[in-house]
Parts: sequence; structure tokens; C-alpha cells
Amino acid sequence: MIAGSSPDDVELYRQMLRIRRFEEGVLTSFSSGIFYGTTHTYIGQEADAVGVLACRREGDVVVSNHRCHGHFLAYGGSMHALAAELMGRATGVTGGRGGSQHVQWKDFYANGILGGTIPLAVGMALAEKSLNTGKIVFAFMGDGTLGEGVVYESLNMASLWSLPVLFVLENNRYAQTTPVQLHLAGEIADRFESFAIPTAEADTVDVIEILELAQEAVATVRAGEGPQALVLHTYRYGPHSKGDDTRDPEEVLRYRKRDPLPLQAERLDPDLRQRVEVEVETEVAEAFQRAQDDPHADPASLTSPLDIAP
Ligand SMILES: Cc1ncc(C[n+]2csc(CCOP(=O)(O)OP(=O)(O)O)c2C)c(N)n1
Ligand SMILES: [Mg+2]
Repeated sequence: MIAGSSPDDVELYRQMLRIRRFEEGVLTSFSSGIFYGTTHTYIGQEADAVGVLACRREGDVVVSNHRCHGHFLAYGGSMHALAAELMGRATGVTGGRGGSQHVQWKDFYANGILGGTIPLAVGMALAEKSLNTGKIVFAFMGDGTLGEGVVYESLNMASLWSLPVLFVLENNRYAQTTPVQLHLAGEIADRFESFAIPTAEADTVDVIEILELAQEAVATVRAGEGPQALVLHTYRYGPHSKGDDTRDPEEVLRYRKRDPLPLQAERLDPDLRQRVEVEVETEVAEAFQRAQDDPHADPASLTSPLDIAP
């Protein structure tokens, strides 16, 4: 789905299903103790990452947050390396040192400091613009991240300096356990527009609709017209992290009925769909198995910044 080739229906389905099955594997295996640290799954939000990142080109930068597995897989990251990272294995994305929230590979950067990623994204967009690379930055954040003041300093600079960045706000309607109506005043889109950042908004799980919105926004950013924002209203089906779900189960059920996967699956030839499903099941099983067989990261191989000669 890179550099000009248009993503087809099957590929969009496959990418969403890879995220779904991987994340289901993470949630069901967590209590067995195979992972280190914590995790935040993306189940239910897959259409956002897949639709938006279908518009990226080689060398574009993607900045993600604590809920990064879906963004990473949609970016083209290795499922095996991600599984290995969660298990603290030497073959993990960062050699087993970063864990679930600190995944960095090529031009993909995830960080668990809520809001701290946004000045980084804007700084990287400034670098791309200054170096005239033509590359753009995709910066994902959640609704709760709008409670971090540094986000607004960053939006101001991005707009003032007309930087090549697309802000993707995923409103899954909760910040940890706090519903959006209890943590956010006013409208989300107004927060971007008050910095003169044009904002498109959709309450949908249709990957095609998201892809089309993203294509339009990305084209404007690539044309050098400054930042854009996408506000995507979505829902996570799983807990915030693991076992910490305080939402009304009926509300969760209601949103589960508008699932991005069956919606996209209906557009496929049934035989093809089944083939993709079998292939993805196999890919996920192999990724977890290989990662479990890999060696643990060796703490002796860690280098302290103090050990590095100036
Ligand atoms: C600076 C900072 N404060 C608090 C936290 C703890 N924390 C992790 S996720 C989260 C809520 C995030 O909500 P949102 O931005 O809506 O993202 P979502 O989890 O819904 O994807 C909080 C408060 C953190 N990681 N960093
Ligand atoms: Mg949220």
C-alpha cells in the first residue's frame, strides 16, 4: 500500500484483521505471564489506522502513542517483532527493551507519555520542511490527550509555521475510565480550528470512508498547505489496558454492533475472504510461537548513555 499503489478491499480487510487477531491474542494470553509490562489494545479502532496509513508514502513519519500496536502493524511493522517486543525477546522491535508502548522502527515512533508525542511530531515536521524532503508526519492521539497543555503549544507552532503534519485524533470516547463528556469541554474539532488547522470529522468505522477523508487531508498537507486534522469518532471494544473496564456492558455491546471488520468483509468475495482469514490466523499463530521460542534480551547488552564516550 505504499507509493502510489491503491489499497484494494482485500488488502484493507487483511490489515484490519491482522490487527484484530493479534490484539485478541495479546489480551487472551496476557494473564499467562508471557508478556512484560503492560498493554493497550486497539480492537474496534482498526479502521482508523488502516484507512489513514494507507495514504502514507515511504519515508513519511508516523508518531503514535501508548495504544500503538494497530498503528505499527498498519505502518508495515513485523507482527513477529511486535510479539517478541512484548515478550522482552532480543528479536523484538527494539530488542525487547521498549515493550508495548515504546515501539520504534524506521520512521515509526511510539511513546507512552500522553501528549509528549505531539511536540515530537511537530518538531519532526519542522525538520522535514526545513530539509525540503517532501515527507509528511502523521500524529495519532486520543481524546484524553487533549487534556495535555503541550498539545496546544504544538498546534500553534504547526499552524504558524505551516508544517507538514496530519493530526489524527481518535475519539474512542474514553480517557482510561473517564468518559469524554466528563473530561472535555466544547467540540474536539474547534480545538484544532481555533489554531486555523482545517479539520475533517467522521463518526464511522468504515475503512473506505476514513481512507477517502485521509486522502483528501494528506493531499493538502503534501501540497505544502500546512497542517490538517482528522477527528475520528470510534470505540474500543476491549478494556483500556487489561481487566480495567468500568463501562456499561450494554454500551459496549451497542458499539460492537458497528464493527469495522464485518462491514469490510461484506465487500469481498466469500472464498477470498476465507483465504485471507486462514492466512491471518496462521500469521498470528506463527508470530506468537516464533517470538516465544526466541531468546530473551540480554540485560548485559544494554548500554547506559554514561558508557558512551563523548
Ligand atoms: C503524561 C501522562 N499522564 C498520564 C498517563 C496515563 N495514561 C495512559 S493512557 C491514558 C488515557 C489516554 O486517553 P486517550 O488519550 O483518550 O487515549 P486512549 O487510551 O483512549 O486511546 C492515561 C491518563 C500517561 N501515560 N502519561
Ligand atoms: Mg480515548
